Amino acid sequence: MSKTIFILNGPNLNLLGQRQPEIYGHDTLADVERNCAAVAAERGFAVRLFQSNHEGVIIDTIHQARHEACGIVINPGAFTHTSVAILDALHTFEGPVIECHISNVHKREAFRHHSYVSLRADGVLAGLGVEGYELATRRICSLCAGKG
Ligand code: DHK
Repeated sequence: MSKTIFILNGPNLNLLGQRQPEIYGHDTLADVERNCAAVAAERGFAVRLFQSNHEGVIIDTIHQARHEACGIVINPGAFTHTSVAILDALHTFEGPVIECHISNVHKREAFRHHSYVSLRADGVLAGLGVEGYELATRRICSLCAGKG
């Protein structure tokens, strides 16, 4: 079985650390990758972090995960609220999926309250800042290790 966890990020998250820091904080995706890699390594897993501003690329990466990953942490960004196609792609993935949002989407505009991805996610984190990625990684490691 693969010991690799894919951490997928959607649009605008390449600007993490620069974009609306009052909402998303000052840490970058490189910080997220480093922190999640440490969490995973302690548990015998590796992470690969991806980011794309393009829905189709995210879908292709989910298809890649079918062969290369035991679990997925995904922050689809704004595609969370719009993309049936990403939901359908996640339905083709057999391992655990955790949905992670940096901000508390439920405290924000009404259009952020609905998530298509939650229909597939095994767990959802929101409002825990970038620390949410680490907690999601920890949980995915447990699920991949069969400690559900
Ligand atoms: C990130 C985004 O880019 C938004 O479009 C979502 C999410 C929330 C986050 O909190 O990480 O609505």
